[in-house]
Amino acid sequence: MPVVLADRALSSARTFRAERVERGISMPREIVVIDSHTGGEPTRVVLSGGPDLGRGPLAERTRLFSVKFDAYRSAICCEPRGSDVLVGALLVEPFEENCTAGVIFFNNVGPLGMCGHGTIGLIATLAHLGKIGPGIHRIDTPVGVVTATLHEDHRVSVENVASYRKEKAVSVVLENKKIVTGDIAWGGNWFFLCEDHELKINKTNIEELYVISQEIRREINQKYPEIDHIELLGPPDNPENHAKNFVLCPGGAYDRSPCGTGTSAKLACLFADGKLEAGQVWRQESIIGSVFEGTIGPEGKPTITGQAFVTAEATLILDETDPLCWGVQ
Ligand code: PYC
Repeated sequence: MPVVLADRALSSARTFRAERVERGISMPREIVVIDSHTGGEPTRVVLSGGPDLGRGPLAERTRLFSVKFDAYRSAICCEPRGSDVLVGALLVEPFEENCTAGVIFFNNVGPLGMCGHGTIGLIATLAHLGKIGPGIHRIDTPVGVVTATLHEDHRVSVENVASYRKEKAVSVVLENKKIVTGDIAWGGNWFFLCEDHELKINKTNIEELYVISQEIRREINQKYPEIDHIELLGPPDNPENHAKNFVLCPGGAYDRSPCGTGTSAKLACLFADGKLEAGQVWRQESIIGSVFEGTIGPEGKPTITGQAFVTAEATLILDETDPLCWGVQ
């Protein structure tokens, strides 16, 4: 910035502060964030300015975040600063031993258990800041410790929490009486995975994919309210990959990445069916064509590999005189 402009900006910032003090208006809160994307899916890591959630286990801190500080979630993730597709990642001190960091993930409607693309984004962010280098980093999350390996070539492999299929071939009757079947599986979040939806997993079909996945969620939630992600699967575009997915996230957005926890849930189902051996590579393509590589260990822990790119370093300004200071609900 030319010196003269920098001077002007500084002096107007001073005037702004002085005026607020004079009028008894509190200074805006500042939340320092770094944005990244993993296979097209954005993550906003909150470095400072978030609420103090104490030192307890991460599941307990997540509960506190939801009950007492939900306004921070909407200020960070909802419009006008965020969007339906953005995942927030509040960086906190870990509770579990020998962890590099703790993280609480959330989106425009609430907290998430784990987030695969978000963990890759977090590791890329910490590397961008020079806080970590290549190697193994244990990350504490509300659903357990995950292990992220930052590779020399900037890819990140996340060994997720143990994933499993809870129920196979569950039928869902849709409004038009059509029946779809799918598996219920845990991959750090709860998923209903469905292949017989008869739609092409294609960007030109987004509206139809939205409609059917939302209808499936409405129906399945009557018996299984914990399922908040719907994963529709189909053949890949690229023959090097094994499948393509469309993942409806809590709220209304679809995952632009192949969804780390969704890929974990898929690996758990394949493993349970004997269709994937421990260590065998599964290449999961997303609706926009980005790819995660996945394997599953003999004890059911999936490892997801992908890469994130930092897109912004920013300070969010929360000005209480702004009627939309805490986000559009
Ligand atoms: O990558 O696990 C994931 C994820 C969950 C929601 C959005 N992305």
